[in-house]
Amino acid sequence: MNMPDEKALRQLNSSLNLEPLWMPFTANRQFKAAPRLLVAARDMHYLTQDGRKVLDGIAGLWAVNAGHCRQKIVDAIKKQAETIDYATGFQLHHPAAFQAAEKLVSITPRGLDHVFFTNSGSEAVDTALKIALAYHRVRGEGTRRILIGRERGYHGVGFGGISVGGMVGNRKTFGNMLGSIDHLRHTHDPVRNAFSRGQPEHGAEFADELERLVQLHDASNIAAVIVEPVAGSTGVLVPPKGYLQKLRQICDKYGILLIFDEVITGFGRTGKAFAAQTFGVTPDMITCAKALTNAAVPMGGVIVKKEIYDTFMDKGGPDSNIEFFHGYTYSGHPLASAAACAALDLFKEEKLFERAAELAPYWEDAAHALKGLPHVIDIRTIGLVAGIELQPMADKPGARAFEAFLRAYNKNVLIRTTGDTIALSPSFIIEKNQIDQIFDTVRDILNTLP
Ligand code: PXG
Ligand code: PLP
Repeated sequence: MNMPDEKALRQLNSSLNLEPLWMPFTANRQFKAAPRLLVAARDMHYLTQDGRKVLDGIAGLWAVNAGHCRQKIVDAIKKQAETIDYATGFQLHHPAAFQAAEKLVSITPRGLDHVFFTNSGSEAVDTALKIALAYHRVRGEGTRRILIGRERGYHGVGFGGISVGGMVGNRKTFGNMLGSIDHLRHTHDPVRNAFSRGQPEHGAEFADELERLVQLHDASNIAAVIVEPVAGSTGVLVPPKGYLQKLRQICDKYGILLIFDEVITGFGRTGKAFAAQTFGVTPDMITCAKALTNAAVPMGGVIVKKEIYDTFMDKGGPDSNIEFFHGYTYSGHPLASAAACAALDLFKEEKLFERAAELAPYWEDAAHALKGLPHVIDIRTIGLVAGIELQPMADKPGARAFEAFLRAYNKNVLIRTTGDTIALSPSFIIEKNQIDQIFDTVRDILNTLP
């Protein structure tokens, strides 16, 4: 680890002014009263400002799938920063963006072979929704404007993403910003499916709601359906067997585009490159971000079916026309592209997706061994993801899990909580003894938690 020495740490602790920064998704006042600062990282660990090595049980934030500060990626970013700092992608470009695109589409489901780069998952979602609207319009079906999301979906924080999303915290302040929106019900069914390993048995029929929405709105008005194959941020909700297949069938029947938001599930998290491959269902578009660069430089993307890209090209008018009027200053940024190339190479060289799949049964056993401990009302697992749902404290939703997070951090293990669910998602380089360390720590905490 590139460790700051003790003197540097002391200096940092005494001189850092926390006030000017407005922190994202954070209780700012609480944090600034008792800050938790990470000052270095390597492989499976962070170093904290008070000199502790903390085992990272969440791959940063579902993102550092190959582990922290991997030398190959660090070197690629350094080299690129010295070679070409920036080049616009508007009517010009630089080679690494094309190389990153080629490497990316070499691991996507068959037929999804073009990618539009963004800088985050939120931008990827907004871009995918815009592609859906533009695609129908260019085909002469411009009445298809309705976008359908799902309750308990998280699609980032852009106005498009919160509109199709179904996470109340993201919506209560801003409402439904886009007008033409509807939602499917979520798939969580603890009465029938509690403590499922992998895909739950019950609930394929929840997909039939899409039929109902088609009867309500008419297919000629519906552009796309967007879902996370596994809902991550809202508490690890694994799709019931047959559910995604049903969604696919109904979308096909009515000419509706199906978008999988794989910002979390992409890049090996469920044991294959994409959850689409794990579940054997091919969407029309995939949004991705996070582990695309192993999180070393911000980058996201929308991967689309050949037929979508070809439609824009074929119906784009004269060759001098811009076929899709959309783009970000930093789309395909040189540093992000270099990091993506290195990360995608590293995943392949170290067979990290296969490693995730191999570790998954051990991981699943370790997670489900927590059944029966105090407060635990459900455990859900898929690939290298586990959700451990706790009974909420009366009148204090989220408080019990947050207390577990604080205690784990003090015991040198980083976990993540969402509502009253502990969500775990380590890097794929994790060793079995480190899996044990995570779950032993969680077990100790559950045994003593109020
Ligand atoms: N879609 C999905 C499915 C995500 O999980 C986004 C879009 C947005 O990506 P950006 O890069 O704009 O953040 C995400 C992001 C959590 C947590 O605690 C998860 C995310 C973000 C913040 C917190 O689970 N995922
Ligand atoms: N706002 C202004 C005034 C701009 O000029 C631009 C881009 O040129 C943007 C916002 C969008 O920024 P970005 O392309 O980084 O998303």
